[in-house]
Amino acid sequence: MAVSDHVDLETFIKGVEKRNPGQNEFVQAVTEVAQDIFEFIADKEEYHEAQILRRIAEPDRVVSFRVCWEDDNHNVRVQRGWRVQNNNAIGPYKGGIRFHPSVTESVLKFLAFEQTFKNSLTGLPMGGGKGGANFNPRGKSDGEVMRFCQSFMTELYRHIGPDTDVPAGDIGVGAREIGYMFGQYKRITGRWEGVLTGKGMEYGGSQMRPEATGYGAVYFMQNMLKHKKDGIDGKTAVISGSGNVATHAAEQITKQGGKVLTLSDSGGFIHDPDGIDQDKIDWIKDLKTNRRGRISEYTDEFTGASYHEGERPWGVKCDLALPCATQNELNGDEARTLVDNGVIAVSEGANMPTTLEGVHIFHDAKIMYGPGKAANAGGVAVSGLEMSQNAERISWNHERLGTMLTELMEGIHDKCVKYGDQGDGYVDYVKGANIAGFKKVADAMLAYGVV
Ligand code: NDP
Ligand code: 2IT
Repeated sequence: MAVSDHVDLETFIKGVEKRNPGQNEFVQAVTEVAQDIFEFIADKEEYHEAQILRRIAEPDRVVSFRVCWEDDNHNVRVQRGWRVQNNNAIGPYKGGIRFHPSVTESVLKFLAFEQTFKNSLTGLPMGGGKGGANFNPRGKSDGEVMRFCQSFMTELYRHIGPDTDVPAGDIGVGAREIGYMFGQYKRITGRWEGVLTGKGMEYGGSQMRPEATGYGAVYFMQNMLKHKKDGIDGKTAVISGSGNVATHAAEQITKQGGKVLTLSDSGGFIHDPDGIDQDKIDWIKDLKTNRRGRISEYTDEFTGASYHEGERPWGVKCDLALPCATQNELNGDEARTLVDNGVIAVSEGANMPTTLEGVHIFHDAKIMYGPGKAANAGGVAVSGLEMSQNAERISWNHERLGTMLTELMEGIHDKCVKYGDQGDGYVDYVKGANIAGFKKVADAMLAYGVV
């Protein structure tokens, strides 16, 4: 009989900190999950004996590489790229690629760890991974972005494949970047295969993928409200970000009769008391994806709105809040302000946007709080459908994919309720998502033995 690993939570977290020095985001993500998992496995000896949590919190591998490219002035530039392959117990590694100056190994390790639970929650066969580079696409020409993407893929291609690891987009990586990277993969390998998702419609993309994350985060919110016999119609919403996730979340809130009051970027936020309707959202999408401008320009175009330089939108009174920009963008004080202002539900379009203190404040106030790994899983779920479509060489239409997405989000919500219902009418969605996500991966790992 093996000696079982019955360390307590505190000792476990201390070990994670020691093994990952200075990797604060990674330690934060593991801490948030470990609290719930320790409680769940307290009486389940087999998970302890096989050291399952310890194994999930140690990436299968972290590949780091140099990305060298030439800017428009013929200067040689050097960036660092990574692919973190966290766990492939239930399917090929799957997760986005992020290009942003704030990208570090810690950020990508936390994202790959979270992705493992998120992908498990979707019910589709996908493991967890994440990649990226400390490259800032802002202010770069199309040619510079293309040369960077090609150089990035020239190394990445050897680590990925449709049955091994399938990257997609994330912050700073949208349709343009996926096109450049897919083109380079095809050029190097001579193979057209579903190695990336989020592709253009002309070359194997899934019709619902652009909308999937933002729409999915609103469907998750809709499901939380429905569970309490409530809905989005007539409610006000505060949203951060103005990229892929934020604009599509705004669009779906509007479709369901809600009023979106704010959007933001890293420069500040805009507040439009009249509501950011579909026409205004279309203008913002064009600003961000084609003209590549700043959200501050909104006030030049639409009267009645104000711009708040260097600020985040959480002080604006609202019923619903959807953080859709980046990690740790909503801290304890801001969570308290939202609660004091009467927020009833929070659905996270971004990954880990709320700090640990903020999460505790939402819980103590017993508001509905959908964590990113559940609420924003619609994006990767439709990526999973794109993989199936590519493998079968078929294409599903928008309507069919829309139905599949709503069903997937309902399924994720129900799994969270199953494992997170506290019995007093309150659903702990964090706990529900952590346990449901963990269980499937853990049981697959048990089946494989010690590998
Ligand atoms: P985009 O690049 O399309 O948009 C990102 C938005 O967030 C921009 O408005 C950007 O502003 C803002 N932002 C980025 N970094 C910061 C920062 N440090 N501080 C303040 N604002 C910031 O990315 P996505 O919309 O795709 O991603 C947003 C979030 O959603 C991320 O957390 C991502 O991991 C998560 N996510 C994305 C999925 C997807 O399918 N795309 C799937 C699931 C989760 P600026 O333009 O000034 O940089
Ligand atoms: O965080 C995420 O889930 C994503 N960026 C999407 C990943 C994917 O593979 O579609």
